[in-house]
Amino acid sequence: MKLTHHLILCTLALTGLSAQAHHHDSAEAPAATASAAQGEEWVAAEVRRIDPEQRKLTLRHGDIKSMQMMGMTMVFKADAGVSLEGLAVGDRIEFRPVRRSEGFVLLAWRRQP
Ligand SMILES: [Cu+2]
Repeated sequence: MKLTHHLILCTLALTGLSAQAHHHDSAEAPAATASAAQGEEWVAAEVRRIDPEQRKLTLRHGDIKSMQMMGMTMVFKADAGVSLEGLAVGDRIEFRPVRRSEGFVLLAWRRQP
């Protein structure tokens, strides 16, 4: 139940992003382009659940500015070629998320310094 709620919040956040992008089409706003593009931003997270067969991670992530998404717990699918070896529940990591048509994808991860 809790997870479903968070996924709905994610969808709402992304809907808001699209709407705002349109408003910014004709705006000057050079400051907005200074932030990392989607897929390039490293986001702090804690591993809550690992599904090695489905290659899915449940992460409690911090704010994802490139997606205008607040911190929450949600599922990411590891991108092809991303190794989940050595990763354990409770680990604190940084990861690069991106949204694709099939869902939210983790492009890379590393341990928090
Ligand atoms: Cu989220």
